[in-house]
Amino acid sequence: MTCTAPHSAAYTAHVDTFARDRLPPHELWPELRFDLPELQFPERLNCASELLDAWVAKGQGGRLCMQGADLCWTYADLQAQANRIAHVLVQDMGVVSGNRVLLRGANSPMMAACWFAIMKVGAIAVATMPLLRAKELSQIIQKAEISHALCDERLAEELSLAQAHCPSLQHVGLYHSEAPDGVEARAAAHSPVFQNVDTAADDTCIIAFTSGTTGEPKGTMHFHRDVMAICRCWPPHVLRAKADDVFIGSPPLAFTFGLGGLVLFPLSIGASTVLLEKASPEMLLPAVARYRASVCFTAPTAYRVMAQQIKQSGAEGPAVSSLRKCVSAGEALPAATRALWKEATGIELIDGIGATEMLHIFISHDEAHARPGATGTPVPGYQACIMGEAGEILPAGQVGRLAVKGPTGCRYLADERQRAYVLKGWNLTGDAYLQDADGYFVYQSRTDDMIISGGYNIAGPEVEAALLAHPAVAECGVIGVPDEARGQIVKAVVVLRPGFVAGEALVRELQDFVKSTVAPYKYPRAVVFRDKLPRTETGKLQRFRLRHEE
Ligand code: 3UK
Repeated sequence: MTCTAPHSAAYTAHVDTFARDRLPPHELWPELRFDLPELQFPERLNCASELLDAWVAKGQGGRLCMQGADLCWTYADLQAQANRIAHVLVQDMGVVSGNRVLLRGANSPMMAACWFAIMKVGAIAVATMPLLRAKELSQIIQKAEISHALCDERLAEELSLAQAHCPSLQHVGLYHSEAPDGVEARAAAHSPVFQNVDTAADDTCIIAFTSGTTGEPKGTMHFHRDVMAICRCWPPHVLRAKADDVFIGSPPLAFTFGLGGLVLFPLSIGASTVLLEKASPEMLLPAVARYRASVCFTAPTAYRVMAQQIKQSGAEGPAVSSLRKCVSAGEALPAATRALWKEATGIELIDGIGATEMLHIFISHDEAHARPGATGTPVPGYQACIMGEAGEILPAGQVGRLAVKGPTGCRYLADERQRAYVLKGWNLTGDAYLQDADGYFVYQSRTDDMIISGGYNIAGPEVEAALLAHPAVAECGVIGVPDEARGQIVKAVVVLRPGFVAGEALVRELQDFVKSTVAPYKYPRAVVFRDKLPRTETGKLQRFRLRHEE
């Protein structure tokens, strides 16, 4: 079934129609497909009613729901807190449905309660990465015309700097605060009962800004229906977690990988989740042990670091025996990292590619169908193909542009770049992929990161994967740098494991090692050593920064 006339005079609960008025014109939308029986949605839908209130209504309010620094909430506790905050938003802060509410904090149960409160009042959550500075916050506040904010008191300073440049932002509530006008104190004065706004399934409920590396940030608009759709595709068909699982992980809730994996997916099955303010690889392992977590979401580099830690600390280290399922996304998962994790824990990683524009994962595999070096096959509910330059579908084995469609898709907030993301109804993620003879999708590189050297197309991540198999290499990034003779040459920036010495001998050894595992023309003609690599808050290598160092 395809979706027609998505913004005809249909029902909306939004009093403030900002979002609806700024959806891309319908002809620029990707085709939306609702091919599974469980993807048929009613006209009116509020995702907070489905994910949170429904459990309490079914008599499951006493189930464990969320744990964080020194606190432990049942579903009923989370519901009561979200309801009280919903009253704060409406009665104390003057929020009306359709308003954009900035949400700023490190992951915590309180942040999740604020997120649900925003859903309940029919407003639109715009979550931001904790490390964003005033300049970046201002861009987002201006673009989304944000009127209200809920902000962790410890991150208030940068927000007030931004506020000076943002006349639209009139009301800021600070949480994790002991102030008499802080969110907690105000919430305590309100009822724990709240009647959710009866939103339309296609009312926008979040605007997620892309963690893109260049240009002005792009806001992607997602509906209540989209939030429910992602809960019905990848989690039941691929992850298959259970109600007694304990979810944990590192991605910020401002990154839709984290929102889905650490809030939406556990709550959609009545499971519980651990929201950690600090979840670097060094802190994630002890947290897994402490909470006896069973389902973990983090980035490939974090699995690499944790595998090393488990190996080094042996039986003395944190016990990770509770872990059952481990999910990797955000960046390509090198085969060497998959192997290290399996060796350290016995667990086969579940890789999945997702994108902010698609909301969550659309190509993945379960443990039984893991294929080292490949991302997997389309998640039930989604379709994928490889497109050539003119939008033609390429046969197996050929490298081209990854194109996907399903129940979710790209809708940028008032942005010309919508035209570049959607072609013939397909979403173009900006990744170069090939599909192998068995239908598996194999990642090559970002389309604009492909290295062209001496007439050859070389994908940096393939060379990185080769280098990562060498015992001296902790992390690495491979880029193309300008070269008179060859156009570009392949350059590797390498972080060494402790105990290895940088120098000419090691450079030659690494070059020979690469030549022995991939086609020799791909070997890095330049190799340099660094202490660390530039990464985004979402764990992605910032190749443009490596290139900039040139
Ligand atoms: C890259 C991957 C290879 C790829 C995301 C899961 O990463 C997420 O969203 P972003 O908008 O970035 C999207 C881009 O990141 N990528 C992500 N996962 C993989 N490349 N293998 C992977 N497994 O270039 C993609 O186009 O930040 C991931 C769920 C939700 C998300 N938003």
